[in-house]
Amino acid sequence: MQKYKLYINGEWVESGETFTRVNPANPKEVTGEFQQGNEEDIDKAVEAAENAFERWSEVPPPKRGQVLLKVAQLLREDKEDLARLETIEMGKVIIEARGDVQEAIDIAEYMAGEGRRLFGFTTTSELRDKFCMTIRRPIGVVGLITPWNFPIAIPAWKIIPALICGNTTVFKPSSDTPLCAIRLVEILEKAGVPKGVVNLVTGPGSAAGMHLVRHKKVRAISFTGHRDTGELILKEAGLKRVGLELGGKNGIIIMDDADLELALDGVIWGGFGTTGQRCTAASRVIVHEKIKEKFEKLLVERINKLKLGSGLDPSVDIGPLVNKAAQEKSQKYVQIGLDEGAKLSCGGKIPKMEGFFFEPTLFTNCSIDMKIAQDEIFGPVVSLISVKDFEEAIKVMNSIKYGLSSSIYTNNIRNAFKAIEKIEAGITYINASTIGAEIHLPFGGIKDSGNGTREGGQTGIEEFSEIKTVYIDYSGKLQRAQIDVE
Ligand code: UN1
Repeated sequence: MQKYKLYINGEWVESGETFTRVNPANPKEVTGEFQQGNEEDIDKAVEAAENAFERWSEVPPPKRGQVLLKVAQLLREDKEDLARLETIEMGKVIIEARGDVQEAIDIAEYMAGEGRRLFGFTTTSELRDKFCMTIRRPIGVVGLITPWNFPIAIPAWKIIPALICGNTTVFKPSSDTPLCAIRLVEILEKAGVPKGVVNLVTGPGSAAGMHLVRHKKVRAISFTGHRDTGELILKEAGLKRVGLELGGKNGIIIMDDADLELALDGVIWGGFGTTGQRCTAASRVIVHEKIKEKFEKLLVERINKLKLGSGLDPSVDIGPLVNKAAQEKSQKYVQIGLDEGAKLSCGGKIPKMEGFFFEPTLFTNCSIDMKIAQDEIFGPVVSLISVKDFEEAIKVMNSIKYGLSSSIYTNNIRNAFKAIEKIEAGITYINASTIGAEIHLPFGGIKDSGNGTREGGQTGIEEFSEIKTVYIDYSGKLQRAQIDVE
């Protein structure tokens, strides 16, 4: 079995203790032995990042962009291998794994060009012979803590904008996908990212991750993951800047005037894509009562056709869940749903297969106060709630603590625009599913789905840069704002 290392100050080094990871589609297959990074490793990584900061931040941004363009090129060359690795390491079907790598390529290309922008603005002054502008400055050492469900794309969303802005980084990936993280860092290294600029510490969130969060020399943390972890991070981070992308319980509204085939495609893709393991997954379907019966019947037919299996088999629709705990969680929620009196329309069981599979599951006759309609399950379990009209649909949509993604299928333009206005979420799709955000638009949620930051595109630049306000007085005398204004 291959043993993998940490990457600190441009060296691949061991920590001591190790852990192993298995292929979720075939748990007998161990994918590797990885370092269980600890607090000391985090200290070393932060120190390396701190030492590398001055030089990296002085590299002209277009030159940093050239390195990122090389990253994009290397990712493109390795796209198929990385996608296969992702499928083996966390289970998603190969077509989606390719999409994940593509998302990283897209962000690298976008941010490479950003090296020639990183815009501030200029404006007027209330005083004569005075010039005012803003510029962007790097933050310093940033800590990046990433989940397993997009094991290449989400680290790329964070590392790449952080680098173009001139920061140096300590990257702590999920222990379910250490190998994808290592491959990504190898690509960064090969592309010419200087030593100390990106440091990788694999290992448990409770020790390594929290130490990074608390570290006095780390100026910002960007985290994607569970809501409760996000809350804990916010409490522990002190005065650092913290960017949080947390959970969701995203809904799709289907009105009685919707194109039903299109809506079915959207529910299948949003609810069961990535085996329901996206923070943007469509885990609630809010359907107009007039079409409820018909829609439910069509949906069950479609769900029953979905094929489970190894994501490497291109004919498979649904791969395994990431690990045994995730499988048990879906199982637990099925029991909760049954106890709450929802109707199990299909699925609900662990199939007799090797691997952490779970049948695609639909609960109907749900009400909004049920736990299955409120909690983020992060598995292939969808709850269907019927409503009498548009107003009730919006009310149900908003009656959750989360506010990440949302969708409405309707051909009524007034309802479409009203939904854009009324739905409490960071993202709203019209006649499209809840998943599939593009990298040049802001990504993030409101309410318990985050703390107000957005990733992607220009908002990614905002997340990883400080704004400095600059006043240049060329009058040659003391001029006092607000006082010398007559
Ligand atoms: C996530 O689930 O954590 O919009 C991110 C999407 C993807 C990203 C999802 N581009 O579904």
